[in-house]
Amino acid sequence: MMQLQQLELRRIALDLVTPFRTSFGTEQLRDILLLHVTTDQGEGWGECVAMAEPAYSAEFVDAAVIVLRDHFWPTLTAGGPITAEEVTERLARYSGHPMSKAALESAVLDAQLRAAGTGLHTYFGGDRDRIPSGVSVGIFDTLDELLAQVQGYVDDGYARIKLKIEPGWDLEPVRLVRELIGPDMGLQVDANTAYDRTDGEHLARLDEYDLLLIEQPLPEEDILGHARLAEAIETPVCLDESIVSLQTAADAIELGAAEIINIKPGRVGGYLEARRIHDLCVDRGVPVWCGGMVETGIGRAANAALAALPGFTLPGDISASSRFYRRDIVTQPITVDDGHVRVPDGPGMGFELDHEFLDSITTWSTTLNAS
Ligand code: OSB
Ligand code: MG
Repeated sequence: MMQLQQLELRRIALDLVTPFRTSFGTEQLRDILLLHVTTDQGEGWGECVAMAEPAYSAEFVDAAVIVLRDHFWPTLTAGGPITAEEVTERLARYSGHPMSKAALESAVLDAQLRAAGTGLHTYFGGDRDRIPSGVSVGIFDTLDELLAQVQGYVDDGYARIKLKIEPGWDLEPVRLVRELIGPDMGLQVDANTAYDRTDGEHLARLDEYDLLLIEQPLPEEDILGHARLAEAIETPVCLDESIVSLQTAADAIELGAAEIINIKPGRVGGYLEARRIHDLCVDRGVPVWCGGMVETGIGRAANAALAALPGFTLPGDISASSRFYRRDIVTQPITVDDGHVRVPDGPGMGFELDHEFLDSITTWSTTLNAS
């Protein structure tokens, strides 16, 4: 049990090395909320993966600040001493805001593991010390720019390529990238909900490119549409946005809408729920992989520990920190060597902060006491 004492909410601004365009928007500057919790047994940090705009999901950074400050933190601390495993149930009466819940749980879990002198990798019991690394490639104005970018990632040694697609940017980019990388390298696409139920025949034309999967072609709520599409095309249908909990994962699998699942701890309310979804998928024989939300070294380290679990049989979106950032806020940023990322084995989530740099990019902070 830990007594929670203080929560510092801190916003940082980090430039992306190149603008990241998806079917839901373009990002150049990340506005990231970090949580720093102080307890009677030490400190922990968590990263909130909510984005600046409510586009990928309903959450966004300004809202995360409010819900954490005015609702989650007062309720969490009013209940007395706590373990990380109890954070979610203490917040159970609150609807939604999984990314904010996940961030709070992970800060408490980081503190708890550091106090115990153990790491997330050991806590989860994953059986690998390195995992294959995939890279997510945005949409570009021209095919030449896309191919140059992909060639760079191939040279970096990535184990697989994921292309962001949308109507008007799908068949031709995929054809050319498949031609560039050859038949053996893993290739997949992510539509971030950009298509609708009438696009089945069009999306079936992707079948000839031997893709690992198509991620979230249809809207978040359209489970039936995904099930029908999965029947109609050969490319396996993978869900991202639709999977917001263990329950939605179980139902989507049962309905045939999720042949593969992208697990993102923020989207499902935390690393512990993410682990339960992993276990369910292993039980149902559904392959999983770990998604990304353009995390700093905090989230990237924790994702790598999660992805070391045996059900993560496909390469995740856990790329080198340098894929997005010139400089990370941790002292040992995630790197890719021989197509793999090392699973951190340090205490807690397995990162150490570069405090000087972190302070230099902090744009706002507030410190809250326990209620
Ligand atoms: O859909 O997987 C997604 C980034 C932000 C929001 C949603 C997604 C993504 C990515 C990048 O594809 C994943 C990463 O490398 O962090
Ligand atoms: Mg996705």
